Amino acid sequence: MTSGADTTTQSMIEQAQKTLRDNDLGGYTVPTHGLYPFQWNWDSAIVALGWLPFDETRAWEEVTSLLSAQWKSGMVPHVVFHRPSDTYFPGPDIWGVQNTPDSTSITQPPVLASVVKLLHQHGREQALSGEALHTVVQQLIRSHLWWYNSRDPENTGLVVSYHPWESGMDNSPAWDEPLRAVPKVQWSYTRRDTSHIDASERPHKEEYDRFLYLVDFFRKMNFDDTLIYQDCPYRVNDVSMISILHRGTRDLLALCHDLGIENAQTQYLAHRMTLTEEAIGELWHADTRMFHSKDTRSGKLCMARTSAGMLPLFAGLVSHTQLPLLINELDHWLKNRPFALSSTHPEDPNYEPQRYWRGPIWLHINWMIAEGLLDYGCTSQAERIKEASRDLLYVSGYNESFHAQTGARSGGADFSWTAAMALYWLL
Ligand code: 2M8
Repeated sequence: MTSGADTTTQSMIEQAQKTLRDNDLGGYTVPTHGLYPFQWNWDSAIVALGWLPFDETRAWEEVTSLLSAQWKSGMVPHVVFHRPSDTYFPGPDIWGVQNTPDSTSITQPPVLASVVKLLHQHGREQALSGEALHTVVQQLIRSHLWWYNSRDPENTGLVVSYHPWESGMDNSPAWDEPLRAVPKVQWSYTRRDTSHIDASERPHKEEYDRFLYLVDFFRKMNFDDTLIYQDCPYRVNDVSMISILHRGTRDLLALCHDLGIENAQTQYLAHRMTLTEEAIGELWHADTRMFHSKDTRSGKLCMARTSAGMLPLFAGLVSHTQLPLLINELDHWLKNRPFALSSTHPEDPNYEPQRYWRGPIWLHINWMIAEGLLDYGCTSQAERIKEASRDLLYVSGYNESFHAQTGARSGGADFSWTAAMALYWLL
């Protein structure tokens, strides 16, 4: 006889699987229909983990379809426009990239390498192996080499991001200051996001004006990495990007080791990791006792307190002196809050519990923080974040994100990465 709890969990699993199947457009999974009708980079990486427990072949397809859009330079783009849709803005005509498949000209946090390591480690059928697996690993090596060479050409140890969309945390208050230096685009346009989602949950027009200025700028620079590095008005050491890249490189090198791939490229990646380990302290602030991104144009830290500041845990980049201070901050953040972890600290002046990356809770961020906490032996905090994440599923289902105070839906419904986190991590 099955208990009530088992029945509920079973039906949650079925619902999560259905969400992925419904969002499957054949080899790639859209985040949700309408609002996001294309393949997004870090969404697909997370979604591959969701496919893993019930369709391993399909999990690998998510990876290979994303990598099919890799640029010659090695960059894996942030959105791949496999087929047309008019429900999203800006589409391929605005980006002006002419590749097959079509894509945007920027990237997103490189969590893919960590995911590939997990698929390889936990896959029961070894659905991708031999030559095909080697091809994926070579593509990842090229991607990570591109990251260090083109986003940190001066060997500072800290790569840069050129657009809030690259961070994946589009309207985080961390970007308010660096974004102010970006002019507003001069042409008029019609947003599509606010026809799907209430405007109170989305970025403001002033942010979109600047997002689009940057898109134009990349096009005018002919997508040239060197020119963009020199002249981009927005150039930020994004602490989440840096942490995810660092963890990804570590996982990639471990996978290479398992597969017997050791050469000048892997040695070079290991060297780049040491530069990051030496430089990460620049992003620590003694008063907030957490990590922050840095605006490389002004040289100032972005002082908003956001969940990105916890991601060095995922990368193993927190020193033993910083660890107790950071954990103390986290404990305070979690204390007396029914849900966790808000994307902006509730005591930060820019906190808005319903507005996208200024407050709502995102489960894939929770997963990365919890993984990092476990690595550091902070099991009770990891468990607390996991339980709070599970509660959100039961309170309001497979949403894009969750209102930081009520746990209600924030953003789109029937969302792929949330269903994936349920299947891989929570249920
Ligand atoms: C959101 O970003 C897109 C632009 O890339 C948008 O709002 O139009 C972010 O939450 C991003 O992290 C995510 O990858 C994307 C699709 O879920 O949506």
